Amino acid sequence: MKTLKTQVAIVGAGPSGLLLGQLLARQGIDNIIVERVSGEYVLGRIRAGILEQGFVDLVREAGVAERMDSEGEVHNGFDIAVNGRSFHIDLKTLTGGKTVLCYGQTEITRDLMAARAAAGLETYYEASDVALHDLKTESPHLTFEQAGEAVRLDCDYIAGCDGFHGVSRRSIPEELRTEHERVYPFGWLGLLADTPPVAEELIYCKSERGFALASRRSSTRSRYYLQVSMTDDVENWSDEAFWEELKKRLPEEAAERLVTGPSLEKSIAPLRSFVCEPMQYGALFLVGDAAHIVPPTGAKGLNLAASDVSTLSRILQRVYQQNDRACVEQYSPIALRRVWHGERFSWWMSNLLHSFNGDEINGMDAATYNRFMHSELDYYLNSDEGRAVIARQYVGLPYEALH
Ligand code: FAS
Ligand code: PHB
Repeated sequence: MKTLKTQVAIVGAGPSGLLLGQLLARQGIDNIIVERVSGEYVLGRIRAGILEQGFVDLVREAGVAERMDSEGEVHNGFDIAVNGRSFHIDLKTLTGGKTVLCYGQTEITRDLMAARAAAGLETYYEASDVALHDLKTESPHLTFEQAGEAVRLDCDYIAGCDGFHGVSRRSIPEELRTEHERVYPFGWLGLLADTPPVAEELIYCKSERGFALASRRSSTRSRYYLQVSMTDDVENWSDEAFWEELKKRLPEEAAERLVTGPSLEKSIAPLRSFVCEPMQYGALFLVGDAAHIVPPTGAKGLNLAASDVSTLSRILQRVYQQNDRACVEQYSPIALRRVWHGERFSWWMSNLLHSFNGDEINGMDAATYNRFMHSELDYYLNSDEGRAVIARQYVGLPYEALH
């Protein structure tokens, strides 16, 4: 068996693992990433598009912001359209100057991968049978197979950045984990196309036919979503069927501007709210989707991963630079406070903007629940204070300092 050693072993080369690895390396903290699939496969996943300021600052701190700063689009607000009537959420005015950046997760991941390779930092792609061992001892380590060779990676700490279906969360004994979950009775059918977007900023659409989102990746590349049943299948949706349904859910003036074209990617993502508590166990820290999942309605998934990374990288800096090993206990409480705020906002926006049908919800039939949600959204959209409540959470709540 081949034996390796590092200070921090990172499981997963998605945005969480790559961003953490970059921040640690810049602080002189040695780390190795072990990833199950190839780098090309990671880049093939089309996911988030909106970055909070906290994320942007972290990417700049990581020294990987050049393309993001030149190609990313600053958004000062977005629209919420309710049955064709648009309400503008003026983020900049309502939050005293805060904005969000529109820049695809795929691009961030590409930039982080390039920076890691340029720095000569070790990443083991296409690693199989990754397992975590001795997490509550002085010799935590990983084992995995790569290119037919068995490998042991000795380390001080393990960052489980391996997403919802990873191995890290399951390495915390089940009796010590509390998992909170809400699976929504619908999913998002996403489509990516090289067509000019219908608007300069995002449009979240609530319609009798269901939710839709008009997003973008650049002035020539669009990203759209439609609420579909959780039992739906992407094979049921031709590009033409997608475009026709989107037109019916967009406000009229946006539908008239819609430019259609062949899809570059089309897939259905299930929607769930999920939190695992605690987010650490001995030498293991859970980061990003390994610990929590949000419905993408609040654009929080990737952004909550970033605040986990920020907290953990600051803690590990304190451990190695100030020899303060006790501070590791701060990770889970600090991370979970911000995670739950992001979960609540994403759950709230999902209930306000989607159409529920079928079974009972909160002790009432779906039609009655939809009426309550319609009235709640109407209340918040029709006052500055109400729109400010949405804006302050959408731009992202502050990151908590270490104690
Ligand atoms: P990731 O899942 O991105 O990365 C985990 C990595 O670990 C993967 O590369 C995986 O291959 C690897 N891995 C898994 N098991 C492993 C093992 N055993 N050993 C080694 N490696 C392993 N967020 C938004 O804000 N807006 C959106 O629109 C949005 N859309 C999404 C659509 C989908 C289908 C999904 C799944 C998520 C979406 N998200 C969205 C959330 C998404 O952006 C995540 O928050 C983000 O990818 C989190 O990054 P990571 O924590 O790095 O997890
Ligand atoms: C996206 O562009 O993929 C996107 C943007 C905002 C969201 C969800 C997804 O809330």
